[in-house]
This record gives sequence, C-alpha cells and structure tokens, in this order.
Amino acid sequence: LYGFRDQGRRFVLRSPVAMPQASTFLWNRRMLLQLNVRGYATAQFMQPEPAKYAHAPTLEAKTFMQPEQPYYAHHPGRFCYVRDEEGGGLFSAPHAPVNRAPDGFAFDVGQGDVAWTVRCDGIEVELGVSLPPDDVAELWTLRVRNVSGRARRLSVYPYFPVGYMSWMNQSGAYRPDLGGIVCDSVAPYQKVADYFRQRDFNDRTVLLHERMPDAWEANQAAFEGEGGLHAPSSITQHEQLACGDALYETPTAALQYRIALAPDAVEEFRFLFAPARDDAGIAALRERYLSASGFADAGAGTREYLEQGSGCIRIETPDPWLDDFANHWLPRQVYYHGDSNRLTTDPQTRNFLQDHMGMAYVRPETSRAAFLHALSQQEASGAMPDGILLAEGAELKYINQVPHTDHCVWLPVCLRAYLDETGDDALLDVPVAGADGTARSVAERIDRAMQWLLDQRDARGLSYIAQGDWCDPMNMVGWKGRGVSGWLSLASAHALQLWADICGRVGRQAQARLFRDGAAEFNAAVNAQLWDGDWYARGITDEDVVFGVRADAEGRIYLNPQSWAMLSGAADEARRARLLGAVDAELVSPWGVAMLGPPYTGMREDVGRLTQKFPGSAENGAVYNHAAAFWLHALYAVGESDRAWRTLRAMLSGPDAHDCLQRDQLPVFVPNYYRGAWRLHPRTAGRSSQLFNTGTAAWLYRCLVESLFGLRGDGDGLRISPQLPAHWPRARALRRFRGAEFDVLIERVTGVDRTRVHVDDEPCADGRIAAIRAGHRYAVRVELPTHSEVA
Ligand code: CEZ
Repeated sequence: LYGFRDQGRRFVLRSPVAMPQASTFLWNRRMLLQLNVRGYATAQFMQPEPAKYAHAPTLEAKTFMQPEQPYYAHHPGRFCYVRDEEGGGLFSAPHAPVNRAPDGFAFDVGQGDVAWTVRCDGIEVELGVSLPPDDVAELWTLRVRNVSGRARRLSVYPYFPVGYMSWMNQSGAYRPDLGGIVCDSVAPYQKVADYFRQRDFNDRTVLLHERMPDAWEANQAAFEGEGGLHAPSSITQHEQLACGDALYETPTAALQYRIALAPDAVEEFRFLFAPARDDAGIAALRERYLSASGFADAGAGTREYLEQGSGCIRIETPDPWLDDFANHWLPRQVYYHGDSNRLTTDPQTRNFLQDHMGMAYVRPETSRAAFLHALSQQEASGAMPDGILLAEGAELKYINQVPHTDHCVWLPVCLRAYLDETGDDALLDVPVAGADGTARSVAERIDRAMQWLLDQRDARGLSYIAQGDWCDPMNMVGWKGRGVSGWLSLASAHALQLWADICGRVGRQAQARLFRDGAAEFNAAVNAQLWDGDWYARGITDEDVVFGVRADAEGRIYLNPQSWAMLSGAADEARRARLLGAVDAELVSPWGVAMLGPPYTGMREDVGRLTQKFPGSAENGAVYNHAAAFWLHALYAVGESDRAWRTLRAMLSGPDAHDCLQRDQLPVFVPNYYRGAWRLHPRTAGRSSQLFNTGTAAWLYRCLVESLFGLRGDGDGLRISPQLPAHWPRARALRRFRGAEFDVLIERVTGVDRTRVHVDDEPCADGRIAAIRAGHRYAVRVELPTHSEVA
C-alpha cells in the first residue's frame, strides 16, 4: 500500500482513498504548494504578504495556516480529465473530481517534486509537478500512455480551477499570443492607500501550455454545465470545449487535447501555472521555463537548493523507517522553516527563534543572521516583541496583536543550541542597534531580556502571563493583569540558567551569578506555590485560582510545566519520579503524549479560548508535537532514554498499517498535532492535523542529533554520549560537525558497565573530542552496557 523508495528519498502511497487527507508540500523562498493525495492543492506566494492565485469558489478569509483544512469538491486543485472518444468512459487524475476507483494508483512524493500515476481503462496518466528554485510558478508535466494493447482516441483536459478571484473585477480568456489561459483580476480594496500598495500585485493567474490545445474553456460555469465537477457537461455532452471566456464570471483554466494513441504510445505535455502581473511577465515565464530544457534546468536548480538543506547527520538504526525520515525528510522540514520563515512577514518571535535553532544544524549562517535580526527589534525595556518583522512595511498581524510574555525565554534556549553547534562565541560581542536605536552587544541584549523576565514577576515570584505564554490560546488566565504562568516561571528559570552557564564560560562571572540566583528564585517560588503532590500546576488565574491540578475535572494536568521543571531542575529526584508516573498515567496515549488531560469540553473563562477548541484538537489536549518535543528534550536531559524513545517514535507515523491509516499522515513531515482525547473520542484520536508549520521539527532534529545519538557540540569539541533505547543493540551515525566528519558506531557490549568511547582507536576517557580538526574523518566507537546490565 505504501513505503519509502529510492533509498528513502521518495515515499509512495498506492491508494487515493486509504489515507484521504495525506499530504505533502513543496516550497521555495517565495512560494509554497501543499498537495493532497487526491489532487487538492493550496498555493501561496509572497508579494510581500502571502497571497493566492488559485482561490476557493467563494470569498476567502485571510488567515494564518490552519490545521485540518477541509477539502471539498470545489477546493482548489490540479486535475486532468480523460475521456475515451469511442467508449465515452471518463476518469480524472489524480483522483478528484471524478473520484473513479482506479486500476492502478501511486502518489509518489519526492523532496523537490510530486508525481501521481493513475491507471484506468488501459490508459495511464502521469501528472507531476515541481517548483523552480526562485520564481513563483508551478511546472507541470503530463504524460498519457496507452497500456490497453489497442489503438485509442482520447480527449485529455488539464483542469486548473482559479476560483473566485475578486468581487471588484475578474475575467478569463484564452490568449493565443501568450499561449494559454490568462485570468485577470483586481485584488479588492477600499482604502486609497491600498491602491498604492496593491498596484503592482500579480493579480493574474495563468495556465500556459507548450503545445497548442484543440480547445479550451475559461469560464467555470460553462465548463461544469449541469453535470457539475464529477461529469462536466462541456466534456460529457460535447466533442469540444466551447473556447469560452469569463466576463465578471468565475474564471477557470481548462484545455483540451484530442489525441490518437497507438498501443504503448505516449504523449507528453508541459504546463506552467502561476500568478503574473502583465503580458511581458507572462512571456518571460514562458520563455524561461516552458520547454524540456527549461524544466530540466529548473529541476537541477531545485535539487541544488535542497542539497543545501540536507542536515548534519545520517543514521542507520534497527528502525529503517526512522532512518529514512531522519536522513531525508526531517532536515528538509527544518530547512523549510529556517529558509522560508513559514512564508510570513511577521513570524511569532518564539517561532522565529526556534525555527532558527533548527537551522543551526542545517545552515548556521542563516541562524546567526536571524538571531541578530530578532535582537535588532528588542524593545528598550529588554522585552522582545510578539513578532519579528521581516519585510519593509510589514505589520504585526493576527496573534501578534495579542500580548504574550514568553518571547525572551527563547533567546538563550535557541542560542545555546547554535553556540554548541558552531562554537561561534564571537557572536556574543557583536553590537546590535535595538528598536530604540541604541547599540548594545548581543550579550548585553540577552542580559536585558533576562532581566525583563526577572522584572515580570508578581509578589509570589511567579511570571505574569498577560494574554498568553508559549500557549497562544491560553488568553484569559491573566488578562486582568494578575494571573501567572507556572510554565513560564519554570521556562524562565531554565533560560536564566542556560544564560548563566554561557556567561560563566565566557568570563562574565557577575552576570552568571546574578542569573543563576534568579533561576533559583524562580524554582523555589514554583516549588512553594505550584507543586500539587504528584505534578506541577499550570498557573494561577487573575482570581487566585491554581489550575492544572488534581482537583480539576478537566485540564487536570498539563505537560509543559512537567517538562520544564525537569529542565530547570525545580523537580528534585523524588518529585521527578512522581511527575513521570503522573504523565504516564494521565497523558501518554497510543498516539503520543498529550499536551493536557482530560481535554476541556466547555469554556473555562479563567483559562481562555484554549478550552473552547474541540476536545483533543490542537492545544486542547491533542498530542501537540511541539509540547511533546519539549517533553522529549527534558526526558533526555534527565537520562530517561526509554521513555524518550517512545515519545520520539510516536511523533512519526508507521510503518504498520493500523497506525498509518488512523493518523492519515505520511512519514514525510512531522505534523503540528495528532488528535488526542483518545478516551472521549477514540474514533478520531491519532488523526493528523496535516499542518507542517511547527516548532517540533527543530526540536526533534536537535533531540535526535544531540541526545538520541548524543553528538553535541561543546566549546571547541564534540561530546559523545548516546542515549539509545535499551532494545537497540547497535546504531551508526555519520555526523558532520565543524568541517569534520565523524563515523560513529555505537554498540552494546556484554561486560561493559558504562559508556566507553574510542576515537581513531584511542580511548577517549571523558567522551569529549577536543580541538576538532576540520577536514579530518574521525572513526568513533562507542560501547554501551547491554540491556540487562542497564536494568
Ligand atoms: O499556533 C502555534 C503558534 O504558532 O501554537 C503554539 C505556539 O507556541 C506557536 O507559537 C502553541 O499555542 O491561535 C491559535 O489558537 C492557533 O491555533 C495557534 O495556537 C497555533 C497553530 O497555528 C494551530 O495549531
């Protein structure tokens, strides 16, 4: 039914119905294309805000990317109808809109391209797409092959719906001079100022062909007729499309080719689908891409682009499915986040910093620039803004207009990963002019961010939450100005400690002491106010109600405070044992560890809109992978390697069928959540959000490299301390680090009582390889105690 191929570089799903929401995505720095197994597509490009060129059939709201987007018959997609001119039989590739059960089907997902192969009635259709490395355009190849053993006459109809473009002005027509259908529109607006902002928008959508069609249709209603999308009248009732246009009518882009195919004959077509501004731009796109060599050059460019994001480790473990994911797909997702910034002009500050934490393992110079850029927007008070503006004229939108209090925390947390990976302590001395224009070094800026966290405490010594911390929709715990966050207090403690350690290492002893003391105060305050007997509470509301405690029927336990109490050291050994047991009992599900439990089933006005989300979705008790990744990181920090392994593996679907089908998730990206509420709603538990924007990717990659394989940078060296799950007898990793290569073989050996490391055949007593030599290939052998000896 499915599996990796091409040494893990591609994944194939052989049914259009077994995992009907399964999806993947392609991107370049200017655009994004999400594709679903059945042919539905969501494309966005930057001008400079995210915009669409294929729309829903009705007026669409502008919003950030949502989980579990519904698909419906008229959802934008890329399709090709095929009609037998003799028998009249009809099907469509990939699957929608006709939805006919195919004789053969493959959704073949690559890193830089996606292809479908669909066989019906002895005709095989291959539909493939890739993006050029730096233009906004989709490059589509269509191949139609006669595998029926007899001569055939067919009509094939590439159909790329354009949808409802604008209530002010929209139209569509075939343009023989440009070679395709050109749909025109004016992006609607009312304010004069918007005219000047939108004047140069790419308000056209074009479907260009290489080969002249026999007929076309640019009018959506005329294309569908009475038959609708499943059996468009223009196809079933007429020999030829009517070559119509759309005049303030919903436009579309449908072409018709009438072909005769001898047995085994193949016909090949190329198309380009893109937004455009004017005729000259359209002609340039055609000139540049619309040929075999144009497509080939774009493909080579894209491969080169993706090469730069291949990550810093190759692994070989007893779990080949994990290997393929970790070697090819996870670094790709990390790279996507770090290089496209999720296609927004104002990423949330915490997302921006964590995405670039991940980028430290992929292309660290990009992370470095990102950290400096983020700090250049630090406020005079030391606070970090809710979002980081990336483009001239960009504004804080959506959630970034709601005050959150956690952004400073991510500076040392993410910087620590970057410094470990690169050894670039010089970054700390770089001067950065902040929002008020004053120049201060990176280190001084982080001092001020840490001081801001210390200042934002109430009389109990806990962090104010305002309208949210890491958890966006926890907006009513502290909106009146009193409520505090247990998680943020613990996260602040951890951040202060990390920063104190870095300060200590670079000779800033006074700061190190100050921040270490601050961390201890946070930990003490949390232990005094928020320990509930078996776990830590989530916070205290404006009305002084402690929540996330045993006494709560819903939202009794939250994962984040437990994770960060282990990271910050607030939890001593006894408390750690209790909270580990509590998380196992209350939050560990067959689909991974849930973010809170039990999910809320109704509004709690002193917690906020999080409690109004559907039980088990998103922050209301899903297996929210970003939170699960913090838990993972914390488990490794305290050496809980088997619990960690179970947490890690649950983020990745498969390989068994029950798991894949229930999750509906391909192992080509980690989604932001899997549905929770496995007791309340077992039917939907495990279902993927299909949302590939998530801080999980960066954390998962970090945990894999630094903890599971234990290959973490440390000053001028590399520290080696793998935490393999007990049932793995051996594993291997090829790690790229500071210009050197480390071929690491890890084995469990009988009679060994603790981790032993050999480097180039010499014992390495402290497990740390110092003074790395760039260009050298190190042979590292790690011996671990066997399972029984661990036990
Ligand atoms: O967005 C993410 C944020 O991008 O939610 C995380 C947060 O840490 C990330 O920065 C946890 O709250 O506003 C909403 O309700 C949204 O649902 C967001 O919370 C959420 C996702 O877009 C949806 O899963």
